Amino acid sequence: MKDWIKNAVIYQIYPRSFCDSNGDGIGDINGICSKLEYIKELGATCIWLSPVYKSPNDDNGYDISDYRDIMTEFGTLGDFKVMLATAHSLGLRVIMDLVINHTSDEHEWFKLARTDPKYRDYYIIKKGRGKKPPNNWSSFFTGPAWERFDGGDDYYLHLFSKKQPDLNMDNPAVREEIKGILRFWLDLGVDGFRCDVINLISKAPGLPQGKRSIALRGREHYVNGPRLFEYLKEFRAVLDEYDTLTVGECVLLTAQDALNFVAGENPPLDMVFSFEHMSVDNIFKWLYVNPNFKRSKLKKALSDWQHRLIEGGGWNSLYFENHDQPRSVSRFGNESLRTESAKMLATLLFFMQGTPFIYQGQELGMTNPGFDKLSDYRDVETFRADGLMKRMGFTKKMRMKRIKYMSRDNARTPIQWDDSVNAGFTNGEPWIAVNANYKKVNAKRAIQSPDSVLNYYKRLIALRAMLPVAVYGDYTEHYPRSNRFMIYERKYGGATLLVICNLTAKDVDLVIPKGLDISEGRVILCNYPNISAVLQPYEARVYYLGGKPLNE
Ligand code: ISL
Ligand code: CA
Repeated sequence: MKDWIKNAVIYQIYPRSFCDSNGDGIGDINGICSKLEYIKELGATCIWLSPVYKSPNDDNGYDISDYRDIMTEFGTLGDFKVMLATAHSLGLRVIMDLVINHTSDEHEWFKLARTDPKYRDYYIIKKGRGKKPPNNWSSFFTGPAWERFDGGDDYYLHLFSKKQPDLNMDNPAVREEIKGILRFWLDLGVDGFRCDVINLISKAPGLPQGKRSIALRGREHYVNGPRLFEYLKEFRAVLDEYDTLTVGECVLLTAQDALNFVAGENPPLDMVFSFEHMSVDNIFKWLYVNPNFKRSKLKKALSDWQHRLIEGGGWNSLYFENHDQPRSVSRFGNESLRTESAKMLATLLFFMQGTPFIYQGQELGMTNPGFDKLSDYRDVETFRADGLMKRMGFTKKMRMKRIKYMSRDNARTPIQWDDSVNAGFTNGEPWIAVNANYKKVNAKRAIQSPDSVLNYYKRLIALRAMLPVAVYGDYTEHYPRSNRFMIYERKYGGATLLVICNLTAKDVDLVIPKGLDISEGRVILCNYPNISAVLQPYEARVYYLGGKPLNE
């Protein structure tokens, strides 16, 4: 694994919601370009752009109609090249989203599939069983994963929305197309890819019936499918002609299975995004949500991945937020103790072993917007889920409770740049409403206030860069069953870090693990001005024990 990847801090941009440069209410590439200095100042070393390719936006760019061009609302390929050059001149690498499990139904290939057998074989198109689809698989966005093809008796597979037909990766011509796309962007200077639902690209031959299941029926036939690694290796060979970073979004993956992706000689990916810590408070997102979930469940998910990947010679990705997940303060922290809990969560995450990811606005401690009306939401998944819950007999109140808590739009409200109209995101009408708290929570104010979440992130990133133990150290968790605090230790080259976090809104007695002497140590980071024998609400404290003295 390359050292620059281990030392990277990656900032995720969801372009639609980041910064609008021309007043049409939609974030764009020139907007991103105008904020690269801000990202550099934060200390990030790389940005990941959610899809910017041509798209009819059924799923905000995750439905691509042309892989070699930029979405009209976002700008032009020329704008992209300027942005890339500007980022590189600031020392920021840029990785793109690679969405190859499916295209848009408006992609040229899918249009041609109606008349040209060559392109028909680019997709997974099959005869139905009488009036029924070819099998019983269900879509991630609820309902059957099949839609009638061109109004006839055939069906096409779509694991996501019906405007996202799955590609037939078993067709070598499709794989050649993908390699061409990789080369196109790598030759432009892009530094790698975040690979969307990459462990779903190989489907079992014959597309067998799925086992009975309340959700994602059929998943045993396409999660980590039979030819997945063969295909990943093929793509890796192209990527390895360049100096790249790849992180694969792998759904329903266990830490043990993750080793097949990221450990050993020439693993197919550098890192994977895991989901275990994203499901501690819900069952299949909509069936059941529990904001008061046991904190030890979250700790266990995180520590399992730490232990297994470290022992197995892999490398973790570290994240609490992305464009699909609610804001972490609202979920794992506390909106009433917003800054304290945002800083605590940042500490908890950043000192683990792995490459940290920051999702835009996380560094400001942005919260869920709390939209009460379904009409305030924009996400295709949210509407599909509302329909499903309705069919299941959930009352309006129950549905809104779940949507308010889990909707992906929680992370998709515009970035709050300042306290002017629309938080400085746009001069026009934003495509989705701005969070009402923008007068208080915004980047301008955060930059000026020494105690802001933003300035804490800067300190955290700077510290990580100074401390090899924070990057390379091994990992031991203490008191894993506690629901009140999380304590873990990192060790490397004679240095030890001790990270202590209060996970609650109450004071908690400080417990020092046996055998550790903190009297010799030094607190190198804390989210409160004063420390005592009691951990204050959401207090986070990092001790540096032993090793060379720090030269700051
Ligand atoms: O939102 C989810 C996690 O709670 C999943 O249902 C999500 O759809 C899944 O993780 C796959 O996500 C990725 O692919 C989708 C796209 O809608 C997501 O935005 C993307 O991150 C289809 O391309
Ligand atoms: Ca715009």
